[in-house]
Amino acid sequence: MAKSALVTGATGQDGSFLMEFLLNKGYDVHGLVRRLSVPNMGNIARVADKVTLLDGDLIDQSSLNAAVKESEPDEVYNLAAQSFVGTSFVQPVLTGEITGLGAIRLLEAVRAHAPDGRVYQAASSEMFGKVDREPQDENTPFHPRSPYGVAKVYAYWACVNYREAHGLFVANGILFNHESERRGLEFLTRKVSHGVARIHAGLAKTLSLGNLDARRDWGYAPEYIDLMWRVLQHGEPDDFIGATGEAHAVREFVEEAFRVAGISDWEKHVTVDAKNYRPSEVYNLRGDAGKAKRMLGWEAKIRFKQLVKIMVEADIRLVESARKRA
Ligand code: NDP
Ligand code: GDR
Repeated sequence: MAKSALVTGATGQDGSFLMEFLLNKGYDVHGLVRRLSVPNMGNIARVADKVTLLDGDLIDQSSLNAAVKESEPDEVYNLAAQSFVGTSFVQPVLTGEITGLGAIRLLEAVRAHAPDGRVYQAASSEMFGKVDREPQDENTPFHPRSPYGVAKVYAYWACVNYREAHGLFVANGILFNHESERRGLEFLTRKVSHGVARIHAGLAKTLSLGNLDARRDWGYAPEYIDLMWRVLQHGEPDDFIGATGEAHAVREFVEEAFRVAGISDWEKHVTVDAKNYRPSEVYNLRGDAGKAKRMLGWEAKIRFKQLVKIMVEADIRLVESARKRA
């Protein structure tokens, strides 16, 4: 019989890639989707008729109980979150409700209705925050720098606790930034790739950004989906870093994106605006995914320049086709 999987955050970047990945592996896939007045199905249009979409919200315990009961999951992937760090400073309580408490609500649903199911929690490099060592690995202390990071630390420890207290198979994937053509437009990489594509097409002249000196370990999202799956196939529940091991500054991403688009004088097109700064910044993240390589045989292959190229070229195509349709 096919394995059953329940994916929260189904409409997001990672949820959409993960559902495609699991369908290819023959899973019976269930995606949790929250009700919105205008449905946000863009990322999952191509699989919507092949998966079972279940109504639910991480804020609502009864909907999570019902989703777990109905899907009878062998594997649960908790990808739902208020995932934008900037917004977490403006909506800290909501972020805590969804990104922090939401995880424990889902664990409670699994404990009650599918105690043999394996749970993957989307933990984050943002938990490391103000780092005192580089690269960061599974033993690096946490010092989150945003309400989002704080909520992810809560969820992380909730998962460890449900493993230790209740014997559930719960694993954290501590993933560093992973990006793609499906990234939301507010995140730095996509804001840049889409903004550059608009400038390339003559639809805009400038791009407004914040801290150009922040450094991130950026990888390609589909590769990180494979890691999520491997984490749950492992013999024991454990926590793993997913990263490329390389860090680059925002400035480098911007410069490379303009270069891919054939625009050399990038500084003329970029303005730095205080509104894009965060009250407390995470300056530098670089991960050591050695444990995932040794124990799960996973390694990020797509590197910085290739990632920028994939994203900028995809957005140039997108902007061009929208212009033709208009
Ligand atoms: P996205 O922001 O693209 O997707 C978030 C998903 O969560 C969306 O499907 C959204 O639904 C859903 N969601 C939001 N609030 C609720 C709620 N109250 N109830 C149910 N669903 C909700 O994130 P990503 O795909 O990039 O990331 C997936 C997970 O991995 C997140 O938990 C994120 O914090 C974490 N992570 C991501 C990293 C990255 O670099 N991408 C790195 C490390 C961790 P809707 O479409 O309705 O808004
Ligand atoms: P991050 O991603 O905070 O790392 O969280 P984001 O792309 O928002 O920021 C990356 C870095 O770029 C700097 N920056 C800007 N960021 C945005 N969004 N917009 C700007 O204009 C801008 N200018 C500079 C930021 O200050 C930051 O240093 C992402 C999310 O996916 C989280 O959910 C996930 O957990 C982490 O990655 C790992």
